[in-house]
Amino acid sequence: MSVSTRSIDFVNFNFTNESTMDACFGAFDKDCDGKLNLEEFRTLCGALFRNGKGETYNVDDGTLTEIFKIFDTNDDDHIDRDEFVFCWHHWIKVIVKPVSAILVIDVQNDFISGSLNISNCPAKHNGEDVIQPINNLLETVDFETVVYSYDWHPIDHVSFIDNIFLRKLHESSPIKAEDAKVYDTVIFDRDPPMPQKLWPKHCVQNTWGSDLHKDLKVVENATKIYKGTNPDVDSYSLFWDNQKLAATKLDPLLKQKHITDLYLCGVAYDVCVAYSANDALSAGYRTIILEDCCRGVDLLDIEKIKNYVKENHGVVVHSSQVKDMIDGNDRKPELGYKLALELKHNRQ
Ligand code: VGL
Ligand code: ZN
Repeated sequence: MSVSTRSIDFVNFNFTNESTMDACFGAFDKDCDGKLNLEEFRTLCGALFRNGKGETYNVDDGTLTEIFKIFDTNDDDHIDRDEFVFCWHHWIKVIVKPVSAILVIDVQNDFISGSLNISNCPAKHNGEDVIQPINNLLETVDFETVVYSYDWHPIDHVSFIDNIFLRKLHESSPIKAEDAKVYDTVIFDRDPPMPQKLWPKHCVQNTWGSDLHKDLKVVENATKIYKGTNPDVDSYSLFWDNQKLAATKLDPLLKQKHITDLYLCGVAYDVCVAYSANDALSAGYRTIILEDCCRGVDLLDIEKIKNYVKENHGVVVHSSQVKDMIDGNDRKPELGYKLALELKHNRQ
């Protein structure tokens, strides 16, 4: 077989169907020296990082070399057999067969048509817009885990403007209690002093406002996360309260289920979705924001979180891309790079 014919085979290597480790290694070890050099690894990445139509994603040279070096642990400019075994089990397998969870964040009445109706906020978004695309995903895509979160506040919660006189403000607070208006940020007298944005009373436990929207599909066997239950601390992220005093059960649950990929959607894009995305990336998850399934408060803040996610090797996609991603047919290089960085980090 001529080299040129074989190289066509490499390019068409189908990880999803023919992927045994030996076949893969053999296919990409073009010069048959029992190890992969950078060029051979480049060809492998060309076959690995493809969209749902089978078109190859471009990976820039710097990123490619960086990933190669992460797997070339003995630094001899080759990925030898042992190094490839690690690469196969911890990287290629995850890219080809990710284990995915969706976080459906705070799709509650108060944010959609109640006391914190986001359509009254600067972005003038309609929270109801998220319901149909989220339902459609839940009906058509097979997530390993589905999580619904609830903003779930006691009536004396620190974030409610109505409760501003219940707790002392710190002397550094730019706004005094008497002058505080909704959406202002004050600083409470804590150690360390605690900034807090003031919201209308919302999502009070066991009220209509804290119920999920009636049209949202709730799948069986889903996990529910209740946050913001401590009256003295707000909690935007599904992982941690805003002071990072207490973690929720989310991270251990995801670890127990071997989740690799997290899809985020819901409201508010620039508040609870944003804080959760930030924590998801820090916790090492391949993080995907579902653009058309999120609605938020402020357009500039929405832009900021999208940029933050992209800068930290997450992706922002339309929900129509999810099925191919979950099935391992759309394999995005950003998420492969994120995983390689995590593997490097965890080895150090
Ligand atoms: C949220 C404001 C206050 C949210 C929660 O779910 O994004 N926003 N509490
Ligand atoms: Zn809240």
